[in-house]
Amino acid sequence: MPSRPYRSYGPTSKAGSTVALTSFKSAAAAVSTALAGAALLFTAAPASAANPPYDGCPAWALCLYQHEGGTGSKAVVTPPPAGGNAAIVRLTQVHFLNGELADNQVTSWINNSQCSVKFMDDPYGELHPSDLDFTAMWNWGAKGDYGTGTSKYYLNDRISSLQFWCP
Ligand SMILES: [Ca+2]
Repeated sequence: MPSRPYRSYGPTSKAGSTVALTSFKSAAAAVSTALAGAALLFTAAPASAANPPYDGCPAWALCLYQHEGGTGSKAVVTPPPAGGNAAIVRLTQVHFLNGELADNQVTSWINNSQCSVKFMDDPYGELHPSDLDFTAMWNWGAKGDYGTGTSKYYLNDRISSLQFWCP
């Protein structure tokens, strides 16, 4: 960044501090990039290990996570369009981003869609009613967590299908 010494003699001393702050940010970004590069070089851990909870779920989607509290690999499920009532999604056909099948492997979820979602134990839950859980429509950001110690821990790794109702 070019230095502009004439600014420091004027009444606008704020400009000088802004330049300094920007430089600091650039330096911090460079350090972060270097650290990220180092981590890639020296570890073989999956990138998802460091993701924050419920990370990267689009504002219109239902996201399923393999581990508790929105951690682990996720599957982004696209709801049907408005009016797409009773659409069934079978997790026997859905994979997490790490390639593993989502069937009987979901431990938490977040619903960023406006749709309600019914979660079922059977992949053909509409034929063999096996309701496990439900989240209402117009309830953006609703979460489910079946991790150890949660009130619904017994639902862990059981969801095999889900049904959207989209207003
Ligand atoms: Ca199941």
